[in-house]
Amino acid sequence: MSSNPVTPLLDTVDVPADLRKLAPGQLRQLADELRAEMISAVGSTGGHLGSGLGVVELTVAIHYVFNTPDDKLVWDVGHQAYPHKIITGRRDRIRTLRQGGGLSGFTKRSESEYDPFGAAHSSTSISAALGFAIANKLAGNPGKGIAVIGDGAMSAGMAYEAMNNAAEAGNRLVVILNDNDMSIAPPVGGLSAYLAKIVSSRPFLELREVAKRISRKLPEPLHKAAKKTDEFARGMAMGGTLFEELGFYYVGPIDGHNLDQLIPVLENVRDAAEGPCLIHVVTQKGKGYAPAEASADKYHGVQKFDVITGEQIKPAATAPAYQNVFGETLAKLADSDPKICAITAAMPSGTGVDKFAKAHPDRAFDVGIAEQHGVTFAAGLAAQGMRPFCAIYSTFLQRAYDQVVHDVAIQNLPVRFAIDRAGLVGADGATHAGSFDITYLASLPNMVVMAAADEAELVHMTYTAALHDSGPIAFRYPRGNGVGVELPEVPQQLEIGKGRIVRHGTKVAILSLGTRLAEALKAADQLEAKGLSTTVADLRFAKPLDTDLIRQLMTTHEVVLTVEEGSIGGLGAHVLTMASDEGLTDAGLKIRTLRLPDLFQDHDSPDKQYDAAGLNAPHIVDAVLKALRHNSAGVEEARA
Ligand SMILES: Cc1ncc(C[n+]2csc(CCOP(=O)(O)OP(=O)(O)O)c2C)c(N)n1
Repeated sequence: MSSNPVTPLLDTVDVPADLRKLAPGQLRQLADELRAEMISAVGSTGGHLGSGLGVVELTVAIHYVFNTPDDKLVWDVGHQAYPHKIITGRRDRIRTLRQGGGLSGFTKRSESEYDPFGAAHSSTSISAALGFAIANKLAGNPGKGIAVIGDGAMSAGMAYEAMNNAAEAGNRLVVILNDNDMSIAPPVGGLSAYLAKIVSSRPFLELREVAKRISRKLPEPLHKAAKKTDEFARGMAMGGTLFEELGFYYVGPIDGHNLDQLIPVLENVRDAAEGPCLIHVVTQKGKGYAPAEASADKYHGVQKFDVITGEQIKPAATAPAYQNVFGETLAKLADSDPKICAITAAMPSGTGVDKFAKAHPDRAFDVGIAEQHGVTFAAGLAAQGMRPFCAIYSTFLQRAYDQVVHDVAIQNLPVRFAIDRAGLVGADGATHAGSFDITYLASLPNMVVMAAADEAELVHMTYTAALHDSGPIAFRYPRGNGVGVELPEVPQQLEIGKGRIVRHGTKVAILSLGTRLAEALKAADQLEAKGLSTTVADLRFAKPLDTDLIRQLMTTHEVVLTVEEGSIGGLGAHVLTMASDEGLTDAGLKIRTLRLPDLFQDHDSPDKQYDAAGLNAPHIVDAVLKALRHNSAGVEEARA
């Protein structure tokens, strides 16, 4: 035990202005305390751990050197911003991370003036920081735009589109490339190899070299003096050509955990550079926490865990995760079908493509964070007779919408879209919710859109998609584990555009799409108890609609209600359009559509989110009773 305990510094730092009062020699201690605080907090909440641990020193250094919040600091993805939140006035709420009413797991404008730009989807930071920089330039303000972007996020085209456009910003734009040689999975592709080459081919940059490097943009006499030295010439020869060609001053690589190096380099860039600067910082994901450093994914995302052992507290799974049902089914199908291949955009384990890749490595493609490329690449494969499955989360497929329309749907190419994380996703919140895919896909000519009601249905839909060579087809399924139904030994080919009746009734018909089926069946029980005979159909297809089934139910039932885990414009809109086109509402049929509300829902547990969205059994009962003008019966009665 130390006889001379060190006074905690973190308690004295509420906001960056407090941090700037510390002496440089105190920053190491502060960083250590910040790291410990982050580990303790995430141990109690779960969330993104490895990425934040890797940027503790960088976080301290940036806020120490730059004038935040006037200088706008934009964290790419935002999943590494927990240390940033702790020292920007949110330490008292850090143990509410990702919980209902608590702090977001990403940066969020409404949360703090130190989060000038919200994120969660990757590779947007340079564009946004450039926007801040140019706006300041136009207004004559001194503030800079600072983007911190990971090597994984650098695999996306958008980062290059922004860099290509950056010269305008002058020294108001600073890009910090946080190179930890990891995406969620190991990074892929040429850029990753390029960065590795720079890092391995030269030692970490000496301070002297940074100064010389930047002096290239110093006033002319100084510049000339510097130019005379051999060292300057050596400085000129360092790596980073790619970034230089894009108009950046490349500085690096530097050790992102060494504050003695980080602080002066950032100061140099702040004070001396004239053009946009890219600082290549090398960090270690999971740094400073042994269980994270030792794990294969560096604890990218974790459940709550025991801080001493690092052991995560995982709820016992009662059924397989949807993504694994998909990956394993596809791997089996590919055993006898050499044309099947699988594409993931940097999410091999999240999408189950890792299972496929194990069995068929030559037909599995991780394209990096490049959803747009992934979709058009799949279109090319399909045009050449392959059967590509693009496994992309609903929210990330949004980024590739034009590719879906222009490269796939217009050409009627049989690309299969396995759309994971459909519907509300819980702790990741609005940015990750899979709310829109039914709407944005079912509006496209040629497209077939299915939604799985459970994991057995997912097996059938994967098989159905494999056999569907006549055009594009998509099937969606939620985050998390299945409902526990038995998986079929032999998958069934579903007839395109045909639903199924799961329960027969006479007065009320619930048309369900996707995994709300369980809630629809619960609601049917409750309605039955009130004497309202209820049919439940699992439509399976949002497009093409099973018009025969829907027409039959509409002409034999008094109330028809649609339920879906998607936004306005999806199944409900298509059913209403069909009903009005065919005049089915003319005879007084009551139609109601239950769908996600027209707002971006904040993070919470999925159950609570669905409750807030009005998509649980009591809401279905309530909607039916109201439609039948039992208006006194509300959700409370339905719950009873
Ligand atoms: C458009 C998009 N696709 C996929 C993801 C999922 N995702 C979140 S973080 C991440 C890896 C990011 O790697 P990197 O930028 O190197 O940051 P690190 O976690 O290593 O710090 C991925 C693929 C995303 N956020 N956005």
